[in-house]
Amino acid sequence: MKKLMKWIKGPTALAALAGVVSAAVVLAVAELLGAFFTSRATPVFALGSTFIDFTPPWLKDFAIATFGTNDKLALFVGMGVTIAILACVLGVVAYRKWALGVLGVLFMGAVIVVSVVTRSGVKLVDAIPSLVGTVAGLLILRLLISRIWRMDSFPTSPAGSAAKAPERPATSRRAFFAATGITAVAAGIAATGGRLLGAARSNVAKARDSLKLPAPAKAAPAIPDGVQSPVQGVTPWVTPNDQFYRIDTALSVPEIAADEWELRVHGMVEEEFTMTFQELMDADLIESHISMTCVSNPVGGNLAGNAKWLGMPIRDVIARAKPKDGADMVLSTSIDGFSASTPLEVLQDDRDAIFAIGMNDEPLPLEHGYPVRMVVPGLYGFVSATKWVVDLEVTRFEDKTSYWTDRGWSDHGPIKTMARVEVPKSFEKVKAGTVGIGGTAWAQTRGITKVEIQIDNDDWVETTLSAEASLVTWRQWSYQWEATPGPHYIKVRATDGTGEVQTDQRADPVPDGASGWQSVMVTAE
Ligand SMILES: Nc1nc2c(c(=O)[nH]1)N[C@H]1C(S)=C(S)[C@@H](COP(=O)(O)O)O[C@H]1N2
Ligand SMILES: [Mo]
Repeated sequence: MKKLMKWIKGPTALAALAGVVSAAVVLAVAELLGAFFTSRATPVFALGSTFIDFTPPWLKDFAIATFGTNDKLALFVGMGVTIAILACVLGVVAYRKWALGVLGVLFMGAVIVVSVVTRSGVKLVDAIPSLVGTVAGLLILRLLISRIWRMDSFPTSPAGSAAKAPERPATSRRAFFAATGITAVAAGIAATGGRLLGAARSNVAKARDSLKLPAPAKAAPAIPDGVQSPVQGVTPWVTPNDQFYRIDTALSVPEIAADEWELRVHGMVEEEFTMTFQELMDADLIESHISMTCVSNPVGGNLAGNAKWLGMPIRDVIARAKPKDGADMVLSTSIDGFSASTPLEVLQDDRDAIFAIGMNDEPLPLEHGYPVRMVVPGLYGFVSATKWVVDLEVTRFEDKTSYWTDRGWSDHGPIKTMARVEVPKSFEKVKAGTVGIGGTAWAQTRGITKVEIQIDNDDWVETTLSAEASLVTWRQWSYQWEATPGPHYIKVRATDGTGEVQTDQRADPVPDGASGWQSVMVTAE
């Protein structure tokens, strides 16, 4: 304990603190200047994105499974802790051996610059904020460390340091803390200012809000009455945009001005071309309710949503390009480097695979791919639903791979039949007597023809299906259950339009989607 107190009061702890404050200066200065450069190019986002790309798949799966849609927050916290620890070490090193400390800081600066300029869609000049930030951090580190050297209370300061500042007066601990405090506050202001400035300089959100969507050439069929499960608390049949799950590798949402957006179509095609946003708006658009699902969705999970999408059929774009013989895959790439490999035939058949510009009667929200994303009925998002899409290459599975297939996930991703109990919730206590059970099931492109539940070890019983809107939308169900007091297990399974019963074979999400029957425990009392 005494030793710890002594250490905290000693130069090592002060040097570590100087390191942390200097690191904050690096990031804050870069953040402030970054407001004037590409929005995803500040060190924090670039480092985070690089970290995501180099994260081993098991860790990424773990992060999504553990933190779900909070995975990004978890990443930032983890990154913050890592940076703080490194900064402590660098501070101490700089105190003991300044030249070594400088080398360390320069190395870290280089790591930041490399991670910035290697992001896709980022220009070389985008390294400027990080470079200036690193220099500023180094200056601050020098300033703070030299104060520690000059503290008269540390007669044991390393030899040679006195020689560095012989004629300078000795400083006090109080002066050191004042300098550190002022720097920390200034860094905080700079970082906040940078974020605010960046947001104010971004016109993309404003342009999105004022974008008028064209009327579709083919409107979505009216939603039949009775698609919603009558059981209270079941998910809304149409998922509101702000409740739609979000999964992507983008730490900071890409901002693309619609009038600068272009889709490059190339590869194994007779005709290469680029398409502008205006061309897309002027095309024959269709509107369609389509349920999307993430391959990372665990059995019973909520990484699925249903929306009304407005967009141009992808088959029209493919037809214009005229694929050459032998092509069997379309690689779509987003502005931030994510890519998906989709079977060519899926984009050519009569399902409504679209380049979407509208979601539930609004322009796409920025997080869901503004200005243009892909939506492909029947396939998991990781092989089809590229947001912020800017490049379409017709190619072959043999020749090209994509973001997730490079990381061990399957290269074909049809959505597996899945039923979920939403009410009552697992471990919920319900009143004995009549209890409404309800939920949602999906098997996009095949449809749902039956949902059964099994209570405890009784026989499987058929539930009442809600109305079906189409084969590419999810379908809800309900059941009135006479609950006797005590604990009960409710299992659920669906049958798809081909007559196949959802498998009870348990599988993890990796590599091609989870399977198995969900089972929830409820207690009636
Ligand atoms: N650019 C980009 N598009 C992407 C992804 C991504 O990481 N980056 N993730 C995909 C995955 S895994 C899914 S499940 C869907 C999710 O779309 P949503 O966030 O709009 O629900 O987007 C797909 N499109
Ligand atoms: Mo996904």
